[in-house]
Amino acid sequence: MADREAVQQVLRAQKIELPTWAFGNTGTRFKVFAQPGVPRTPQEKIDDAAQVHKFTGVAPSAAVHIPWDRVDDYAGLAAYAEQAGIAIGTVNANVFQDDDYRLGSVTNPDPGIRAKALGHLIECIDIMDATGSRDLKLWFADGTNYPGQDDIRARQDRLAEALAATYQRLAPSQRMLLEYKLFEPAFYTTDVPDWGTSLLHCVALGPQAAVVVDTGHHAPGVNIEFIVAVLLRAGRLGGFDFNSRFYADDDLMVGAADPFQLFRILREVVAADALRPEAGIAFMLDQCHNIEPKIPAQIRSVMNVQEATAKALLVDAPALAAAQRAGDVLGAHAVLMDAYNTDVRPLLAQLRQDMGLDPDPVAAYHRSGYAEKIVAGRVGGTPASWGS
Ligand code: RM4
Ligand code: MN
Repeated sequence: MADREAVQQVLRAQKIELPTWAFGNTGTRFKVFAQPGVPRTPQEKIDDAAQVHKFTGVAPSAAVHIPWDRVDDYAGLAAYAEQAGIAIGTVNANVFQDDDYRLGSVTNPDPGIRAKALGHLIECIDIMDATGSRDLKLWFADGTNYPGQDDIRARQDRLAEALAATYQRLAPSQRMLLEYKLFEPAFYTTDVPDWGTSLLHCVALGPQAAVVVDTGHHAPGVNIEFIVAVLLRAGRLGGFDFNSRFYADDDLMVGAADPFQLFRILREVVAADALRPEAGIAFMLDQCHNIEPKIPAQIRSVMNVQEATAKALLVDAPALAAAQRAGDVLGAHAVLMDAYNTDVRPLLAQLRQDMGLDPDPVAAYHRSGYAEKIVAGRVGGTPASWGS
C-alpha cells in the first residue's frame, strides 16, 4: 500500500475545474426543469462555483462558455472571480448555437460562415488574454446527416485551416484543447468523432495543441483508460471533461454510473505521473444537473473525483510491477482491486480537516444557508439556462 502521507500530499494539491454551465438550468430536448435560485448572470455562476471550492478546497477555477458567459469586461469578470476566491479557467468556444451553423461552423461549405466561426474562436483567445486563462477548449458539433451531403475530406481540410489560424493566434503560454465526440448532433459523419482524428489535428498543429477526453463521448464498452494511456504516452492528453453516462452524452455526475471506470482512468494518470500540475492535464467537469440540486451535485462530483484519485494513488505500484513481471495475472489484478476496494472516505475526511474544511462538504453546504439565500435573493431577472 502506498504511503498515506504522500497520498494526502497529492490529494491536497489536486485541482478540479468546474463548468459555469452546471449551475444554470438544463434539461433534455424534452424539458428543462427550472430550479429556484439559479444564477442569472455569469457573476452569480461564479458565486455558486466559489461555494463548491469553499467546501471542497480543490475546485479553485471555473470554465466559462462563450457566449453563455458573455460580459462586456472580461478582466472585470476575472477580478470578480478572484474576489470570490476562484479564477476563470478554460474558455470554451461555442459555435453550435447559431442559425448560421446548420451545416457546420468551421467546416461549413460556405466560406463566409467559416470566417464567422473562426472569428469567434479568435475572440475566445482575446477573452483568455483578458482573464489570464491558459486553455481554449474546442468542441465542434460539425458533421453531416446524410451520405453525400458534403465532402468528408474537404471538411477535414476546412477544419485544419481554421484550427491552424486559431493556433497561430495563441500566446506561447496558451494551449488549444480539441475535444471529440462520436456522434450528435450530426448522425452520419462527425468531423471530430474520435481521439485519433483529434490527435492527428493536434500533431499537425504543434505542441500547444492537445486532446481532451470527455468521458461521456464514447461508444458503450470503449476502453477509455486505454485511450488515456496512449495519449499520455504521446504527450498529447490535454485534459478531461469528466461526467458519466449510461447511454450517450448524458452529462451525469462523474463517478456515478461507473466509479470503477473512473478509477481505472485515474490510475493511468497516476501511473504516468501526470497528476502533477506540470504535466499539464486539466481535470475539468463537464456536467449538467437536470433534476438534482446543482451546487451539491458539483460538490459530490468533486468528491467522486477525489475518491477515485485516492484509490488510484493507493495502488501498490512496486507490488503490481512485480506481479506483472512474474506473469502473475491474478496477483496483479488483486493488487489493483485491493486499492479500488479500499474505503478512502476516512482518509479524505482527514485531509479536509487538515485543510481546515468540514469533513463532510455536502452536509456543511446544506448547513451554510447558501441554498436558502439564493432562493430568496435571486428573484427577477432571467435565470441562466442551457443556451443563455
Ligand atoms: C459538448 C461538449 C463540450 C461542452 C458542450 C456543452 O457536448 O462536451 O465540452 O462544452 O457540450
Ligand atoms: Mn465536454
